[in-house]
Amino acid sequence: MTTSDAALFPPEIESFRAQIDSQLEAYSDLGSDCPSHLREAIQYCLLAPGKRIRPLLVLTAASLCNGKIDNAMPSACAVEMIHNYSLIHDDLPAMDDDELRRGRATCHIAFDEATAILAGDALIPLAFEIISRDTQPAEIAIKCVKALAKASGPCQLVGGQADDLNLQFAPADIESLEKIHRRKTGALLTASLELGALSAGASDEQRNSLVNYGKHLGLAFQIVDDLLDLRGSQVKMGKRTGKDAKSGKQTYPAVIGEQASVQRAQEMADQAIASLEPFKDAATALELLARFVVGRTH
Ligand code: GRG
Repeated sequence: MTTSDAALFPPEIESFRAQIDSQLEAYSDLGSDCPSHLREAIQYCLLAPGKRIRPLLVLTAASLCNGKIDNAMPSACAVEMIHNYSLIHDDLPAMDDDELRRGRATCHIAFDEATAILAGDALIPLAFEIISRDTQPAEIAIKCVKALAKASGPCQLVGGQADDLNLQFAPADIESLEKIHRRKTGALLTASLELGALSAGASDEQRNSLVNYGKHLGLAFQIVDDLLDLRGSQVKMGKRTGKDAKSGKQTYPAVIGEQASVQRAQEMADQAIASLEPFKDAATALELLARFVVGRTH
């Protein structure tokens, strides 16, 4: 984690963290065919202390659907790789131009721009190689590849980022803001839950319920991210704060106000929790997680 704060997420979810970290370490041990400076840049970013919410969601969803953790682990690591590529590229001068991420220098500052671009590039095929090679059976691997490709593609993650860059300084309304965030932030969080369900061979009802939970959680997560940028501490967040307002970025507090943003995050968490109804009491950890996301301080 970015700071020494108490655990970010409920204990049932936190219990997967060590396994994720050690598997990410194993997957980023790329051997001598990968140039050493590229390997170092990949490891520098991927093994940095992020919250790991996406891989934790994959494993929690798989466990809720009675799946094997080992079969969900490739997807858990893959979604964290795609997330890391997006952070590395987002931090580049051509995009957000940030120097601090997870309490450390961003990749292009610690290395150089070309290496940062290539480290981000390399994480994309690596993610899909891992899912397709290590998920059983092959039909499930294909479904996972398809879900992650769609979520990270031009109509989701990349499209949301493109619209976000274009919306700077433009007058915004809540609909266009949410359209961006459903793709830029929500797509990978939702895909994480879907990947967990798919790797466990879950029923359509279970998968739809988790996807619905993910969509609402994604919006709650983004609203809180905007609020933390406005009033959060740079030390706790491990990244520059107060930047959205300065850069003219359209955020929830800018568009609907701070108080209404707090309320909207709460509503999104409530709707996320309501989506878990088919799981009855078994989904307590995900219910708590939705509350944690709204109450997080970094
Ligand atoms: C470059 C295609 C492309 C996309 C970039 C990740 C991203 C999209 C932009 C970063 C800016 C931002 C505020 C995105 C919203 C999503 C978000 C809150 C990302 C940070 O995720 P965390 O908080 O990060 O899970 P850690 O470091 O904990 O993994």
